[in-house]
Amino acid sequence: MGDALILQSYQAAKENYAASGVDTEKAMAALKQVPVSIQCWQGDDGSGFENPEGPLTGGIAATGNHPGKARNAGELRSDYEKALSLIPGSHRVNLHAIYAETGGKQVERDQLRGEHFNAWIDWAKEQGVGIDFNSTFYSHPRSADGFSLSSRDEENRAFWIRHGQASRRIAEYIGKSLGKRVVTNHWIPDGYKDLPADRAEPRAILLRSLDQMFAEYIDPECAVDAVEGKLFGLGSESYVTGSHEFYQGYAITRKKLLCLDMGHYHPTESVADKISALLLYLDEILLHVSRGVRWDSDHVVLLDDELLALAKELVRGSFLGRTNIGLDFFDASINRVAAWVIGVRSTMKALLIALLEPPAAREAEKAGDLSGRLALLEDFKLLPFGAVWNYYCETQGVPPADRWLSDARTYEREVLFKRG
Ligand code: RNT
Ligand code: ZN
Repeated sequence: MGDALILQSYQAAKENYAASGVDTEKAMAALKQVPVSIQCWQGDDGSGFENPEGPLTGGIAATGNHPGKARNAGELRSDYEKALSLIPGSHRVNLHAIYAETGGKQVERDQLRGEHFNAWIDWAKEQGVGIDFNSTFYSHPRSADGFSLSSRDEENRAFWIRHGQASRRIAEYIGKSLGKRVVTNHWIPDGYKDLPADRAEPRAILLRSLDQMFAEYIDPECAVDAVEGKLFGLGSESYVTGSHEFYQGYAITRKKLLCLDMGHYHPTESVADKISALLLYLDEILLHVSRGVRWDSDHVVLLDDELLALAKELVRGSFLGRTNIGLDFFDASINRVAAWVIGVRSTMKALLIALLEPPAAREAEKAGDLSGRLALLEDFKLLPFGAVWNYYCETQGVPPADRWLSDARTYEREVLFKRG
């Protein structure tokens, strides 16, 4: 689509929306304020730099063998740059502790320090992006039995507490260096494949471990912590220590952020529906926007009903300011840069559609006109948001809908496919 047609379509869309009481300029300005935290693990299938040849453990899996995955920090950052150039707005990168750069030396996870992320910090400054952080409790011999912070093995448990503490200090260091707050997410893989004989003890242990891990004061201007629950994983089908209820209680009583991953609930359970309830009790939440296909498969996020429902909740409830939006998927079967771009752009499209929603449906509901509400919500689906999206991309200096892919393909041909 040519620039003239994009502009012309936008002008028509603007009038169309204005007739429904929606200001498209305002919606685009609001969208610009929303950063998406882009997960580094989509770029290299979760391998990290600690032991890139080692297996991914902890019940998460990146399936597929599309050529060209990033093999080191330089390649990962270069791929990030390509992706960022195809995404409108300013965003954040989401790192895991195993993406530390230790100069070829083996540094144990409980010994990691902020300096090991200096290269990421310098690069983030250059790119104008924020950083978020994650402690890494999987892909390590000390959690090979399936347990980390809820381990009955005192030595392993103490090791993982020290890792959590180290991660929090790293996050504080990054936040201070960047002058931008870091959200640190803590997810542990702990659980049992088969029926436990004691569900209570590991949870009691986890509670103690977390309290120890969070005991140290970390400047909340620099870094805050989130905890992420889960229903089941590969190898933890019957029991997960850190369940949703466990962390909901923990986050509320300990004033942490609760991380809600869209793939971590029963398939008919809606994360969108949880937000307005949780935010009565929590100051902030973290989202892991993901797409499970039949299970927690972490497929690339698309503009589907679930994502739209989520975005609408955030906008309708004015919750955007209290919600940290992160992505969590890793597909190794397609161009990894394209996967990032598709996922972030879909998330932003959902937010834009929500920001462009006319007030009439809510007004109908308030007036008790439920037939009107249903009819209006159905009609809203035909509003010309695509014209606004393309125009937004153009104003942000990134290619619109039908143009970014060829750019990603060129990069794939010239860079990704040339990797060994
Ligand atoms: C695993 C969790 C967790 C991870 C990342 C890599 O089920 O969703 O968030 O995917 O930390
Ligand atoms: Zn997650």
